[in-house]
Order: sequence, then structure tokens, then C-alpha cells
Amino acid sequence: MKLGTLHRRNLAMALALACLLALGSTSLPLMAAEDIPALVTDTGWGDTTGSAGPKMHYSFGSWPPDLSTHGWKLQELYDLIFIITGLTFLLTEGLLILFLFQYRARPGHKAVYTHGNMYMEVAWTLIPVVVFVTLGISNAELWARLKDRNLFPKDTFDVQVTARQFEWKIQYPGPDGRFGTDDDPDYIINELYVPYDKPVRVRLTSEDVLHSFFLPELRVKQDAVPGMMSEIWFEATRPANTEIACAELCGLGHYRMKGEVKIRSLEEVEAWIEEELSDY
Ligand SMILES: [Cu+2]
Repeated sequence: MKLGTLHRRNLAMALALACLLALGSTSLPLMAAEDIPALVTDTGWGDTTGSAGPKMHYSFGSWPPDLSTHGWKLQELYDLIFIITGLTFLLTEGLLILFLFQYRARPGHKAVYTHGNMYMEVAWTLIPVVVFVTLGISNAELWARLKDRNLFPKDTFDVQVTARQFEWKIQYPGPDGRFGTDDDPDYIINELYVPYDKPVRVRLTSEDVLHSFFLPELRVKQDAVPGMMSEIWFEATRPANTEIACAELCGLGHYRMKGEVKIRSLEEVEAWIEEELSDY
């Protein structure tokens, strides 16, 4: 009997400790973003056009630099969701710790069977529903602007990206400006040139398995699905060197499925494509 009480107390203490650790860990990224000085990182790819992209500034615990025109809008939504889920986490874990101590086993106290409370159950079901639906409706326009092809900007810089184990095939349209015609130049591997201050439209597909086309600094992430042509767009705000990562575990070589992204002026990009493709 004595040993049983001791066991329960240890269990309660262990649970409380785990909750405290979990609570503490949620504040770590926030602290890290402010307290740790920014690191300056050069991507080290050098330059092939004569105008080097400026060095990118990355700091531990914070987001990669935002080079897109739409990123701030996503950031606002992310921050809002982070606050809502963070407060919910603090509330529920706080109650858990409180109840662990309030209803712990004590001599003279007898456990009471309770069937629950219907009003509370309805409340904690309906509140998340309202929150999710409100978030969905209030951001439907943003979603449509980024994902609905009918709402894509006109006059875009077009490129086709085909993922395969374990590389990115980049293809630009020929002089007729269309893909899949006889004048299409050959593809280039792992090197994507795009202009800034002009919307870039990416046709995306895969030759084998699921991959995910991820441009962290341009706030773009889209699955590349075999047999399907997805389309996305973004607009870069300034010249830079960044990278494409595959964000979907796609096989043994997934870790090395990386491409370079060079953001330059439209003239430089066009000159580069012409020069690059004359070698083929
Ligand atoms: Cu992949």
C-alpha cells in the first residue's frame, strides 16, 4: 500500500517535470532569435554572370531571409497560428500540471467517478472548429492568389522543373515561349536562373517518385507529383544566391538533391540562358 502511493507520487512528479520541460522548450526558439547574434553566411557558389548576389544573413532560431513579395503575408498567418496554438498549449499543459497536484492520491481522499461534462466537451469541440474555419475563410484569398492558376499574374518568366531521383531538371521554353514544342532547348541540371522584380511561373512535375520543390528564401514549397503538372509562382525582390532543396524523403540520395538558384536581373538571366544553351 505504502509502496503504491510512493509509485504514484513518483509518476506524478515525473509527469510534472516532463510538462515543465515541454513548456520551457517552447520558449527556446523565441529566446534564440533575439539573444544569439546573426551569423553571416556566404553560400559559396561564387558567380557566373559578373554580378554577385549579395551575401545572405542567416541567424540561428529565426527564419531564413525573405526574398519574396508574398512572404510577409504568410509570416503574418504563421505568427497568428503560432500564438493561438502556443496559448492553447500553455493553457492545457498548465491545467494538466494543476490537476496532477490537485487530484493526487492522499490518505483519506477517495476517487470519484465522473462521466464528464457535456457542455465543456461541446465547447472544446466548437471553439477549434470556429478558429479553423475563421482562419480558412479569412485566408482563402491569399491561398487563391498563390495557388489558383486563373489568378496568376500575367506576363511571367516561365520555367519548367522536373524532379527525379536525385536531381532537378530545369527547362526554359524556346523562342515561341511555349513548352513541349520542337524549339525547346535541352534541359539544365540543378541550376535555376530566375529574374527579380518579375513574376516567375514554375511548371513542376516528377519523373519517378514524390519530391518537394522547396525554396526557403522565396517561401515556396510544392510537391512534385509524377504524372501531374503543378504550377506555382513567386516574385523575387532582389538579386541573391540561394538553393533548391527537396523537402520530401524520396530515396537514398534525397540528402544530395540540391540545386542552385541564382536570382539576377531579367537581362542577365536571358543572357545567361542564351549562353548556356548555345553549348548544347
Ligand atoms: Cu527528392
